Amino acid sequence: MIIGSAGDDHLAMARESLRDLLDDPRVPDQVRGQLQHDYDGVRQMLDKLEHGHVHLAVFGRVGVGKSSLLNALLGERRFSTSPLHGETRTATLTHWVEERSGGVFLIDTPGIDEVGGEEREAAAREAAARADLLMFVVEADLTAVEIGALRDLADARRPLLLVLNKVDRYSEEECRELLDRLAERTDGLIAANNIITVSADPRTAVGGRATRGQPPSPVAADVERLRTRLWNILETEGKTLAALNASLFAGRLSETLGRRIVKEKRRLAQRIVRTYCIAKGVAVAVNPVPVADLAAAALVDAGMVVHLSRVYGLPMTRREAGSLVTVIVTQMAALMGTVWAVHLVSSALKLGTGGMSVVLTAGAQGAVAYYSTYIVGQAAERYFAAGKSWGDAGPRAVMAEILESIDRDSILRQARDDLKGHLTGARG
Ligand SMILES: Nc1nc2c(ncn2[C@@H]2O[C@H](COP(=O)(O)OP(=O)(O)OP(=O)(O)O)[C@@H](O)[C@H]2O)c(=O)[nH]1
Ligand SMILES: [Mg+2]
Repeated sequence: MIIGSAGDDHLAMARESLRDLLDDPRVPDQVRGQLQHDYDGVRQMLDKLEHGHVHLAVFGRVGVGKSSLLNALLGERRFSTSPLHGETRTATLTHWVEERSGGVFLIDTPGIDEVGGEEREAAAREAAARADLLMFVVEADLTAVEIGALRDLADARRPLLLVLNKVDRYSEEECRELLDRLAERTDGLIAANNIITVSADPRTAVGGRATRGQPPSPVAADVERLRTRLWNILETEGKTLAALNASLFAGRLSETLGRRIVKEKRRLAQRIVRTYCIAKGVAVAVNPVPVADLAAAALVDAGMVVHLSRVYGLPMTRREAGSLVTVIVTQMAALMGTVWAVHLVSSALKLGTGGMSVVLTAGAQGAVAYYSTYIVGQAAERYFAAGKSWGDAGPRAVMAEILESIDRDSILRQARDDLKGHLTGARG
């Protein structure tokens, strides 16, 4: 295989991006655990690149002759074939050609579009997603399922050859017509010189027709044009295909990773916020001195913000956290005067003459405190998720949006339920 310098550059780049992905310290262990399978995939991909291996896979409907085609290319029956559909049950790899700079491997896959074969189809799609070059095998004009699958693969930028197998069953004229139809249907998806006819396991000499009633006699396979085209591709762009494929794979995984990391951080952050909400709700409800209430409340909120900053890997000091809480609470007070007022009024009532405090109970006051910490938590989380920023619109716009989107009553109900147990526990 010729190793062009462009191919080598691509290889080096792909290797680097795969290694970065594996070693990225920002990925929480939990996320790594969830994506174990994908990580194994990246490791295999890296291993493959380092050994200069190129993977060619077959893909297609059940029974179109995928396994037969690989056997014909290999020149021996290494894969099991059968007239019954669903013969190949797992994706299996075999060595095709060994060479100094690496080797080419052939991968057989289960057929798609088999009734009850969803798991096998998923395995086939996964193998296709990882192969460097795909032979999409068909035996006639494309079915709707085949067109869909072909589109998906082309969209995912998988390099494709369309292989029309079993041409021994067609006359020359039928074969030409079929090729025209295939070219028409795959226009824009597959280049015309990448549509190739073969007879992987012919019943009669290619070009002749099977005679009814006669037992099939062994006839030599005809896959030479496909072999030539494959070698042509491998020699000119094999390494580049492998490198680009690995980079694409790495790109897809980093996208998934990014989404999972955000989700995981969100989940953790919401758990932290709820814990602090309860802590503050309880503190405010059981502490009868309103000035101390507010001081304690601010301390609890600042503690929560410090905690959240660590989840997002943007650590803050307590003092910084205190300033952030002040910004949030100021905006909140301006935007939701009434609820904030209730909080203050009830604090005042608690200090004031005994009889009045029955109207607004300590529990209600705790719930309001819970609610305000909840809002502070949502705002702080938003601030960290945006990389310690309020964005162009500033904190007021963010606060307005948060207050708009939160269902106040359901949070207050949640507060009441969360606090009930803690308060009766604390008092009893
Ligand atoms: N006439 C004819 N029959 C073929 C040709 N290639 C394969 N077959 C037959 O088609 C049937 C299915 O072949 P397989 O190679 O098992 O097909 P497959 O796509 O691997 O099938 P699954 O593994 O079940 O998805 C077998 O009976 C083959 O002998 C061909 O070129 N001409
Ligand atoms: Mg098979």
